[in-house]
Amino acid sequence: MPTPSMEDYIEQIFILIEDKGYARVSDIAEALSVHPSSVTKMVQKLDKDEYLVYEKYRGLILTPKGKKIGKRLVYRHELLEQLLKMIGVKDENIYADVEGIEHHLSWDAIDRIGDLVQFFEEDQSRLNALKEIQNRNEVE
Ligand SMILES: [Mn+2]
Repeated sequence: MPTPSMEDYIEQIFILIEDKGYARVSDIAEALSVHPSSVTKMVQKLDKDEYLVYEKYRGLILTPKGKKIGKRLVYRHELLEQLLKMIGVKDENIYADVEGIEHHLSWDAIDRIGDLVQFFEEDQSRLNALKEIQNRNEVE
C-alpha cells in the first residue's frame, strides 16, 4: 500500500498524464508545491515499488499498477469534493478539506460515501430536506 505522500504523487502524476500526456519532474513539483529534488527522490521510490518507470532524460510513465491506483485516487478525491459540495461546504474550504481527509478513509468508507452521494443525487427532495435542517440550525 502506498503511503499518504506516495498517494499524493501518484494522484498528481496520473492527472498530469491525463491532461498533458506526460508528467515532468518540474510539473509535479509545481502541482504539489515541493522542491524538484523531493520529486526526484519520491519518483525513484515509486519506480522501485513498480508504480512507474522513470528514466532520467526520457521522463516517466505509470505502470498498469500505478495507473490503476492513480485512477482510484483521482476518483476518491473527486467523490469527496462532490460530497462536501453537496452538503453545502463553502467552495473555499473544499480542496484543503479533501486533501486533509482523503488519505485517512478506508476504501470501504469511500464506497459507502459513494452510495450516500448517489442517495442524494437520485432525488432532489432529499437535498431539500437537508437544506431545511441546515437553515433551521443556522437560526438556532
Ligand atoms: Mn487529492
